[in-house]
Amino acid sequence: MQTKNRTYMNKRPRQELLDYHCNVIERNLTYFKPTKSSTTSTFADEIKESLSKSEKFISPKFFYNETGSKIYDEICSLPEYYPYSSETEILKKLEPKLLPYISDEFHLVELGSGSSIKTRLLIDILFKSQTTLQYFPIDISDILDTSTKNLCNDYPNLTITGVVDTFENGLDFIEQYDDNPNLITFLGSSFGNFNQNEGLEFLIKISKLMSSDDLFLIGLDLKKDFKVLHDAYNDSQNVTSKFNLNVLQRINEELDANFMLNNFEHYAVYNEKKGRIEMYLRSLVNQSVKIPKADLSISLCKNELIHTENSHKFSIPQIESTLNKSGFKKLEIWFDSRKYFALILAKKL
Ligand code: AVI
Repeated sequence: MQTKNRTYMNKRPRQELLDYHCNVIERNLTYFKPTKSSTTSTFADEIKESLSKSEKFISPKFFYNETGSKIYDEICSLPEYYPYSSETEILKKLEPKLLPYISDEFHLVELGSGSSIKTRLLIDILFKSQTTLQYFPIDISDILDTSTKNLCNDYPNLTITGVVDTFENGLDFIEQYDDNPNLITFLGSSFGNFNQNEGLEFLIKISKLMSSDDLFLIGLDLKKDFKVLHDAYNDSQNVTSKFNLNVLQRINEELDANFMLNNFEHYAVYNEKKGRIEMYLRSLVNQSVKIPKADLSISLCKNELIHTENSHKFSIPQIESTLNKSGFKKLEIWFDSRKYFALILAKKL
């Protein structure tokens, strides 16, 4: 059932109805932040909880502080880390395939602040069918990095409206913002970092929030030869190891902890049964660690693992059934030349 009555005549922004502060940074750069801080738990609360369990873990969302985001950019340029280059290859050839689905009214909505190269490729495609474009990056942080400011300078007819919130709240905000259709993108196989149920719940929420004119473009990493997968997460320059260990450094810096990084090593393995790369930090010695700002002390035995990430890899039937179960209808599926990665275009059912 369509939840709102869409008329393309009505373009008056309705953000004044919503509980967001509007911050105008430049002529074509604005961002919205919720007036009330949400009730989500803090970094300290989550670390306390996840490191108190018998099977210790740290959520992968904590990888991306400033240093972690820079290291992730380094990962994306590694020869072994094919997801980035494969998805970019698809995006570079997307224009004639995507344009038939796009009218001159579309907004570009990006879940996650994204990589500026991929965003630029999509912006270039949308500018083929319209003279002005509104781009909405949604992220709980990092909306206003230098790449956003560079986008403003490079595309004078682009208006950037960042929403600093969760993906679900941000999408709800944009759906109420005006009546234009949205191309909502979720790239990089970030979806693969959700656990199965979380992922399904997330897609259900997205499809419910979408209007029937919106399009959803999602990038997913495919199942493939074990060695290719293994090498992508065990690169020869140890950048992925640095990325993984950085989360302990972050806990040291922000929560006054005393993790000795030399006492841990990066461990990444493909779990065939679960169809996912699992990343861990392995304790190399028996040790104790204090995390004062989380009010926690932990002990780790030699070889004990802290689980830091799952990165799911998908088969095509799995993709189709996941989309169906979550209220989407697949329109297209595009692959790179090696069939390592898929970009799927879908609508709500
Ligand atoms: C962000 N995410 C899709 C990456 C992945 O491949 O799961 C994160 C990453 N972890 C290690 N290398 C890259």
